[in-house]
Amino acid sequence: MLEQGEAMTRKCSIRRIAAGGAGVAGSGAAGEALAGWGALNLTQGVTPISREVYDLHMLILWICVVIGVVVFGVMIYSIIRFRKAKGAEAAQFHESTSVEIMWTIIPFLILVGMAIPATGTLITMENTRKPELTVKVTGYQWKWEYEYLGEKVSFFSNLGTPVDAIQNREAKGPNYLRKVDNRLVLPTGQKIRFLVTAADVIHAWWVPELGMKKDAIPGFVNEMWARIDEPGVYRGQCAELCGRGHAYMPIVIEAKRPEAFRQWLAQRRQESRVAETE
Ligand SMILES: [Cu+2]
Repeated sequence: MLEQGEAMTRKCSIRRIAAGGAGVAGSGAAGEALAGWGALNLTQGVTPISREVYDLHMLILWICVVIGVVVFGVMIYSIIRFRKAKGAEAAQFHESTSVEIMWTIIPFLILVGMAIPATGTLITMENTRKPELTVKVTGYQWKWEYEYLGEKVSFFSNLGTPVDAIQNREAKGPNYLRKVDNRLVLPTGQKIRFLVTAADVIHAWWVPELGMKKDAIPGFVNEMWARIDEPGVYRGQCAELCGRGHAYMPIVIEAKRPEAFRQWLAQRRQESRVAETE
C-alpha cells in the first residue's frame, strides 16, 4: 500500500515537472528560444570556422542516420521475414572471408571519408598566423581580463547582473547572468587571435558563435582565432568549473565595423590615459 502511494507521488511529480517544462517552453522569451527543432541543434555561429564546424556536424549526423537506417532496416526485416514462427531455418556456416573483408573495408572507407574534411577544418582552426588584432584573455575567479596587445588598452569584464536579481529581490530580466559591465569589443571582418590564459585556477573561454572553446590554464597560453562576419552581440560563459563564482563570469562580445571599432579603441585608450594621470 505504502509502495503504491510512493509510486503515485513519484508519477505525479514527474507529470508536474513535464507540465512545468511545457509551461516554460510556451511562455515569452523562453518559448521563442525553444521554438522549433533548430534550437536543439548546434549553432551555425558567425565565423567561417563555426560554419565549417556546423557543416561537418551535419554531414556526420546524416552519415550516422544512413548507417542507422540501413542497420536497423536489415535487422528488422530479417527478424520479421525469417522468424521461427514461419519455419525459417538458420544458415549454418563458419567463417566467411568475403563478409569479413566487407565489414572491415566499408567502415574503414566511412571513417576516412569523415576524417578528410574534419582534418582540413582542424588545420584551419589551428592556423593562428598573421592576425590583424591580438587579444589576451585572462581568467580570474570570477571575471575576465582583456588586453589588446600593442594597443595599450586593457580592462576587466565583470558580471553585469545585479546581486538583487540573483537573490530574487528584483526581476531577473533578459540575459540573466549573461551581462557584463565591460564588453569585449571586436572588429568585424578581421582575423583576431586570442591568447587564452588564467591567473589562478583553470577556466575556459567559450563563445558558441565563434565555434571554438579554449581552456584558460595558469602558466600556459592557448591560442584560438576568429573572423566575425557581422556586427552584433555574442554571449558566452566560462566552461570549466572554477569555483563558487563559476556561473558569474559571462563573456559578452560586441562586434563592430572596423571604423567604429577603431573609434572605440581610441576612446578607450584616451580614457585609460586620463585615469593614469589622475
Ligand atoms: Cu571560470
